[in-house]
Amino acid sequence: ADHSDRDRTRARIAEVLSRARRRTALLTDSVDEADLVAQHSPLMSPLVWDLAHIGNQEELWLVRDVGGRDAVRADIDELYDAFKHARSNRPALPLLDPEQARGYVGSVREKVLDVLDSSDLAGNPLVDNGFAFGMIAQHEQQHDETMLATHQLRIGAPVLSAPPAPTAQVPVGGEIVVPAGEFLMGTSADPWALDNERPAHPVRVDGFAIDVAPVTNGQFLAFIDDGGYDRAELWSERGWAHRSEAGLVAPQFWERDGDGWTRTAFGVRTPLRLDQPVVHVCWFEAEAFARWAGKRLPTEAEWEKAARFDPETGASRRFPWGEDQPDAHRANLGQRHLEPAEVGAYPAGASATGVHQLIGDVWEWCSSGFEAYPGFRAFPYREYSEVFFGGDYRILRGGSFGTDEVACRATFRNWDHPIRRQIFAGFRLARDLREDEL
Ligand code: AVJ
Ligand code: FE
Repeated sequence: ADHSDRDRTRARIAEVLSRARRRTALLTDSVDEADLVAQHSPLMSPLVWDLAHIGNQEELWLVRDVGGRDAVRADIDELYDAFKHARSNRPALPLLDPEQARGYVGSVREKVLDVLDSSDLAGNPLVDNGFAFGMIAQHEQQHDETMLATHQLRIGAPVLSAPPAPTAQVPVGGEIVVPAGEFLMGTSADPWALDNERPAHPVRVDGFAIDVAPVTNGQFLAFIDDGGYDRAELWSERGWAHRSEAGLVAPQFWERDGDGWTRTAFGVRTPLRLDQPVVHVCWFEAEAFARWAGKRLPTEAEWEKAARFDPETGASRRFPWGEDQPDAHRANLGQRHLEPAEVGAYPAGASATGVHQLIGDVWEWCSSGFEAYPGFRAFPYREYSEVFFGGDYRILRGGSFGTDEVACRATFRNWDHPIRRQIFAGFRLARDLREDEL
């Protein structure tokens, strides 16, 4: 049994590593050399930095640490240390050129596959159940999503394409009431869960109502048409200051077209699709919309309870639908489509409480900041999570159409500054229960 478990884990590792690498190759081979080294936005690294950084993290953890092998390139660690150079300064660094970067990540991967072959995937917390390999696959996929956001910011002829996302299968709308009570938040069991998702701990959540679907373009348009961007009373003080300074008038990548609106995605400009979740809004825009709608953003605990709590058993699920990995019928993940799917497109992905599309489509802003769970221990390095706790960040949950399933589950935590909107983020609404609903 031990042997076959190990073989299954090895096969899964090989699969997730190669899927990540195919995606990295697609994102970096689809543009020319000038595009690879260019800075498409001061918010982003040049694509060629992400590429070599992916290889460098893989070398640090899997070749040197897990494998105990000699360095492939000990001389470049500093260049690809995200804490040493701000994204806006990375184009000026003496980076590996595209050919060197491709060669580098290829040599690292060759060694890693050899390390994988000879590792028994047990004996210390770093390798137990293949953790470090899973962590590195998640790291590559997270950078792939970041590179996808760079592609969205890039000006020029389209280079990426994908079939359109599914349309509604069932009508969805309204809200679900989740009664007060305790649930198990976070995980201690998931072998590849990252440090910030751990440990599992009981949380009591007051009763709340949460929307069945994320807020759509059509709903967001109604906020704009009602003067939402011009009414200070709908915005927090910080939100209004930001809206004014940044000149926000609509989600990023929306453009007026006569009486209507278009949206440009990956170089293709199309009429706005009203039933798709809104994407590319910052936390402050979500907050103002919620106030306009007479609701609020969910807390992180509310979001996770809506996604995981099974009222029948009292247990917390790994995904809204259960324990199985996502597939194309349950969620819009993995860059299979280059847009969110219409609300109602994934009835098979609903949670036990009846909430749809919590996984995939758009990251969902929550009201909460990024904090450690009780009992948190930084692992294997403080710079993944711990140094960000308590900073000026807001939680994002559920993953987007650009998130791979290996880096997505109902416990997975993402975070960003409340002004950021180049990420694939939208939101859904929640509210407190009224007296008569308690
Ligand atoms: C968890 C998405 C905020 O991209 O900054 C990548 C993930 N950490 N390399 C980020 C990450 C180190 C991180 N986020
Ligand atoms: Fe990184």
